[in-house]
Order: sequence, then C-alpha cells, then structure tokens
Amino acid sequence: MDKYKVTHRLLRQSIKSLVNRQLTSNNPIYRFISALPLGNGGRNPQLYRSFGSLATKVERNPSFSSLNSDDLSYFKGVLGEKNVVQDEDRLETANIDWMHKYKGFSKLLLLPRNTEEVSKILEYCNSRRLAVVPQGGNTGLVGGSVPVFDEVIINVGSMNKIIAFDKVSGILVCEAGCILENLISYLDNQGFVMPLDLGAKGSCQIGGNVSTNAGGLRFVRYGSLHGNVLGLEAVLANGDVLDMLGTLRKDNTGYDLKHLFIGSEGSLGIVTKVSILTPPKLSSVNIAFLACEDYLSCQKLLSEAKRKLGEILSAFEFLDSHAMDLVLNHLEGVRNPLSSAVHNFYLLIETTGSDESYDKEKLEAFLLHSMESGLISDGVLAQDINQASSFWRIREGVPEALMRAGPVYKYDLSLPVEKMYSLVEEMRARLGQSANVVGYGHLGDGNLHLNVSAPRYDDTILAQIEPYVYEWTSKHRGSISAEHGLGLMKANEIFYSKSHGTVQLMASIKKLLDPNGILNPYKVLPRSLLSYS
Ligand code: FAD
Ligand code: 2HG
Ligand code: ZN
Repeated sequence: MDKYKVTHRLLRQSIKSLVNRQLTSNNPIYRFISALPLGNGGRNPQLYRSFGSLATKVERNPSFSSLNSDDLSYFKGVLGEKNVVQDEDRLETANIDWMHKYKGFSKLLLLPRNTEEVSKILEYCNSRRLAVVPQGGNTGLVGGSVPVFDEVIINVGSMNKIIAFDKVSGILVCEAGCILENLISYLDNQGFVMPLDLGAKGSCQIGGNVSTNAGGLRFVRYGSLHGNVLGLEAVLANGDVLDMLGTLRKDNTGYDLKHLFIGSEGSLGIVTKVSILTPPKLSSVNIAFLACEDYLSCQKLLSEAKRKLGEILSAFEFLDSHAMDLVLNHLEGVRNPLSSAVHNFYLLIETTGSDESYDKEKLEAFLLHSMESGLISDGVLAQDINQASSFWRIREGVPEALMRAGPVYKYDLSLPVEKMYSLVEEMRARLGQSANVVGYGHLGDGNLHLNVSAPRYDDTILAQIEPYVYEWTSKHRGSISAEHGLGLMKANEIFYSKSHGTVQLMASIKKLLDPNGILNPYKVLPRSLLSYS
C-alpha cells in the first residue's frame, strides 16, 4: 500500500527538463571565523603539529632562507607594489585553510598577472631557496594549500582570462586562476558544460582543480581530469616555462608529461594555463531525491541505475541520515523534501540527456521498478530548477554543515562499493558517543567521504581513527585519497596506497624537477624520502 502511494507520488510529479542547475545554485562556501584550535598556534616557528594526522609533526627545512628586504624589493620590482601583499588581514586568510585546521605564518602573498611573472618569481625563489606554496581558491581539504611555516604564498587568481573557446571541438583554453563557477557560466552561455563540478565551485580555481585532480559530482559521467585536460602550461621551480598546452584529443608523441602535473598538488610546478575538453550542454536534465532504508538497497540501486539509465546517468550521490541531520540543523532554509519519515539513506540521482520524453520515460520506468522491488522507500522528482537546486544544496551543503558543527576529521576514500559503508559502521562502534560519524559521497564512483565530527580536536579521538581507517582501506585495496589529494595531512601515509618502488620514483621525479624542494614542501611525499642538503 505504502509502495503504491510513493510510486504514485513519483509519477504524479511529472519530470520537467531542467536547465543547467549551476546557474542558480548557491555557492555553499562561507568563510566564517570560528574559534577552532589551530595546527600550531604559531608558537614554535620551527616545529609544526597538526591535528590532521597523528604522524604530522614537521620540522622546518633548515636549508630554506627567510625573507629579507632585498627579496621584497625584488618582488615589488617584478609584480608592482600592490601585488606584493603584506597586509595582515589578507595574510591571515591566506595562511589558514577552509576547515580552519591548518595554519601557517607566511609573511608574504604574491599575485602574479602572467606566466612571465610567475617564471621570474619562481626563478628568484629557487635561487634564494625561498620555499613557496601555490594557492588557488584555498578550498583544499588536506592542508595542501596553506603554508606550514613561512613559505611565500603564490596565488595566480589574477590570471583569470579565457584565452580561447572552440565551439566545434568544445575545447576551452584559459588561465589557471579562472574560478570554476565562472567557467561553468561562460560555457553555459556557449551551450557547453564543464566536465567538472563541485561544491566549492564559487571559490576554487581551475589551476587548483587540475593540481588536485579534483573529482566532484559529475565524475560518474565525464570521468577524471586526466581524461578531460588536454594540455597545460606549467612553470617549474627554476622558472622554466613548460609548454604542454596542446588542444588535441589524440597525441602520442612521447611521454605525456602534463599528467605529472594533474594531481601533483603544487609540488612539481605552478600551473598557469589549462586546455580542457568540454561536452555540449544537453537539454534534458532530471533530478530525483530518493530514500533507501539500508545500504544494500543503495548498492543495488546503483547497479540498476548503471544498467537501466546507462548513458544518461550523470550523478549518483549518497548521504546517510547523520549527514542529512547536520544539513537540516546547520544550514538555513534547507528542508528535507521527503517529509514523511526519517530514512537511513538518501540518494541524489541525476540524468542528463538530449531527448526529453525518452529520458523521462527511462527514469520513470527505473524509479517505478525500483519502488516495486522495494529498493526505494520514498522519493521525489524535481519539478523545476529551484527544486533541483534545493536537492543539490542538501548534498553539496554537507561539508559546510559539518564545518558549522565544529571540529571534523575528514577521510576521502576509494573503496569497493559493497564494503564502503561497513567502515562507517565500524567507526561508529569504535567511537561510541565521543563523536558523530558521518558517511556520504560519490557512491557512483566508489568514493566515500567519512567524516568524524567531534567536540574538539583531540589526540584520543584521533588515535581511535588513525591508523585504523588507513589500515582498513589498505586491507580492502582502497585508496586513502580518492579525490582530495595527500597535502600535509597524508604525505606520510602514502604507503597505504602506493608501493615503495612507486613512491621512490615519485621522489626522484620531485628531485629532478625541484632539486631544492622549494615547491610546496612537507606536502604529498613522505618526509623520509625528501631530505635536502
Ligand atoms: P587550493 O585549495 O588553493 O589548492 C589545492 C592544492 O593545489 C594545493 O596543494 C595547492 O598548492 C595546489 N595548487 C592550487 N593552485 C595551483 C596552481 N595554479 N598550480 C599548482 N598548484 C596549485 N574536491 C573534490 O575533488 N571533489 C569535490 O566534490 C569537492 N568538493 C568540495 C566541497 C567543498 C565545500 C570544499 C570546501 C572543498 C571541496 N573539494 C572537493 C576540495 C577542493 O575544493 C578541491 O580540491 C579543489 O580542486 C581545490 O581547488 P582550489 O583552487 O581551492 O585549490
Ligand atoms: C564533497 O564531495 C567534497 O562534498 C567534500 O569532496 C567531502 O567534506 C568532505 O569530506
Ligand atoms: Zn567529494
């Protein structure tokens, strides 16, 4: 009987095609100052202790120089006075990460306006052994985008021009400082879409996206930036400009070096330009917000969706009831579209296709069948763009809601879908009442965001989470970083996901491209392999 009611409701709400949701979606990034305990409190400038990881105790590399007045004069000569930022408030923001968990104490932020300037400042920093941190929108979640000590921050945000767009091939060439949301809007006006979308789109830069190999909400449809980025321009530590800004889909001439920079988190060079393949915008977008009572049903629904929705599936996201509660309690104006009862799991399924009636028929048949087989216990289809945005707001709002709830330990794991939620349950049992364990993420990609929301950052809680989570992930042949990268948080944990030989080769590449180790030190690779004289 209940089933009938819900099925009926799903069908009654006839599916309307939705235009691109990004246009009206809210930017969920709010920078608010809270009184969270910070990494080092700036107390000992030579030693850093971060609550990001038990193992994260870092000593400043003694071979690095400290800034002096000649350095400032040089930078001002190259960039102009106003692009050499020493203002305390601006530095405060640039020194602290989005979570307010990692904090450096850099005294200098540089804002180059073109590749030549990036080249000059890197060449100079390298010759002076001044360590640098490339920073984009500073939305990274692993402590990679902020200094650990006094590294010079270089932000290419002023390099935000679209260089070319080819309407036939859909290839966009732009500077690395373009904000993702601006690229999304630009492409929308041209009748195309960005193959990448994420909750931080209002702040993150395409250079940051490429440098983290960001995954996001459309990965299930468009795949990795390793596939979509066709070319790059990057500046090496010694100031050499590497022109790899190809715009070809096929090019097998030698090693494809751009891939080294995709996901290297600013440790090999500063990305200054990007060329990216963008698919045409399709007219029919449908979004369903569904409830499942157990994780097995979510899994089964994913298999069914892949089989039955096939080529039109464009997002398959999930959140558990703990995540939903956080969103409802901490974000203004958000309500549960499934008002009837509390459910254990929520799914957001999006389809994107070119034939409105065909797509609608397909989705309806899929939902009806899933309802009849008991996989879905409730669900709604967005009736218009506002409702679609409100569904996305729930899913995209989870990180922000967690932030508002207080200190949070984040784990971004690739795991076999069938194993994924067992980890959340095990963590819940391990931590008991001491923390709120939340599971959500990109189910369609096998990417779990395990978040532990705690009253404070505390060694006892951390010791219950790590290394357990990493060992568990490794045992199930998963990855300890699905999409956020390693940053400072997981630089020493890389061996959980990569063999010694592989990491050793990575360190050799790093030493080859950045012999003085000035680019984003203490991040990505284990300190044990990167000793510099
Ligand atoms: P930053 O945070 O500034 O930097 C990230 C790393 O890239 C640092 O190591 C930095 O040194 C390096 N870097 C930045 N710019 C450059 C450059 N031009 N050249 C070389 N190195 C550079 N991530 C996902 O993958 N999927 C998601 O769905 C997702 N959702 C998010 C939602 C929210 C609300 C938030 C806060 C974050 C989310 N993230 C997500 C994480 C983050 O937004 C991404 O990692 C994003 O790609 C970072 O871009 P950014 O410009 O902010 O880079
Ligand atoms: C998301 O998918 C982001 O919302 C953030 O990758 C994940 O907060 C997190 O753990
Ligand atoms: Zn994510």
